[in-house]
Amino acid sequence: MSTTGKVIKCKAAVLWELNKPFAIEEVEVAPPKAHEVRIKIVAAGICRSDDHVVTGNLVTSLPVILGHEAAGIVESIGEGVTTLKPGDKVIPLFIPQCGKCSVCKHPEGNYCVKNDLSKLQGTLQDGTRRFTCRGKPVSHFIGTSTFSQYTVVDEMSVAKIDAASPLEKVCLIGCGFTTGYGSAVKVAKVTQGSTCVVFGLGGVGLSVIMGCKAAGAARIIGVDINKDKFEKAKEVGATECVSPQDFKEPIYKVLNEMSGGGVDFSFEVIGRLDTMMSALLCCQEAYGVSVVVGVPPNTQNLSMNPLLLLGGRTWKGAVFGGYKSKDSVPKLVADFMAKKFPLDMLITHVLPFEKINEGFDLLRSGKSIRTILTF
Ligand code: PAD
Ligand code: ZN
Ligand code: ZN
Repeated sequence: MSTTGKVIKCKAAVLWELNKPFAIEEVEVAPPKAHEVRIKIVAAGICRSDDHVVTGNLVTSLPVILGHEAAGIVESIGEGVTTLKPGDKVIPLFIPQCGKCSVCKHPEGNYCVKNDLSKLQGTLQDGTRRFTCRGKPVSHFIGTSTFSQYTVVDEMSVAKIDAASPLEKVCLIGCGFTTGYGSAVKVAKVTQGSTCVVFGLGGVGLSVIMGCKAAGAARIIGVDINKDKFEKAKEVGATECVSPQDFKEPIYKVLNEMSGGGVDFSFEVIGRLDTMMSALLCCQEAYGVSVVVGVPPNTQNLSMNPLLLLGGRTWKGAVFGGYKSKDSVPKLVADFMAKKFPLDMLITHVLPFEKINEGFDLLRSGKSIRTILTF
């Protein structure tokens, strides 16, 4: 029996309160309206950005269905949808690509003005929600909400991918891999023979390392306070790893000494203000480039001396590795299928969706890189 045009009742992980476990609930998912697509989620990764909502670092309205790194199959489409059809394999996009705004038209920009990351309004583009639970509307999260058996997204927030792609792996192209890899090759534009430093060796940080390696960096120094992360970092390309806790001096000084005066490229992939400053300070003062990848708490500010930039340093940031989402995701999936980069090394755990709370515990205790939830 076709579900097209009907409300679907299915399971979703609902966050009702901050710092509480997700509740697996029966939710109602309304059919897609015009220019929307309803997707059956097949696999979803757990990213630290989801946890930032649970802890209150990213503030959105509750209850909410989180999840933004996933892959699935189109169940049905709304009126006017032209780029997808039922049965297509897809990756939802947490940064849309409307194709019409000044950012989409700019050759470099990817932070489409239709994104919900800056507002965290919790709705689709038309300002309304498609989820209901226990009679209450439930918020969307950055236009994706993939911790649900079914979700509805805007057509500008979903990319069609190769029908042969393994969804339980390419889901990582929906956030972690793409964000990290692109931060190195596209945002920093890492050069051949350079020295790079990566602060934070989680799923995103390891992907930065892969990007630095692919760009031909000669030295890639991993920084993390959890030394259990070093082995994997070296497997994906780090040439050495250090823990700030092993030194009396501030870590930026250690890195300046190790690199003979400052590194070429540094990346903050944790989401802390102190490590953002360390990453800036460890890059060479005349030509170093420091990239903010980690998502900082949205109520905090950094104060810095502008003299740090006057010598010529560049301080920048980007979401989703600077990639225009709808154009780039299908190409990255094709590159993965052509074995241009691996994803397996990022996946440490696979759990059934119902064990989502266990997956978040693994992230918080530092035991996992990426946990993939299967539906
Ligand atoms: P993760 O939690 O798996 O990795 C973070 C790593 O940082 C862990 O290995 C920690 O041990 C380490 N760490 C924590 N504190 C410190 C410290 N004080 N000094 C050194 N190391 C430390 O997270 P992730 O890899 O999923 O995500 C990393 C960040 O990137 C996080 O803030 C997330 O929200 C952000 C992100 N940004 C984008 C984007 O588009 N810009 C996309 C996805 C994730
Ligand atoms: Zn993410
Ligand atoms: Zn746009």
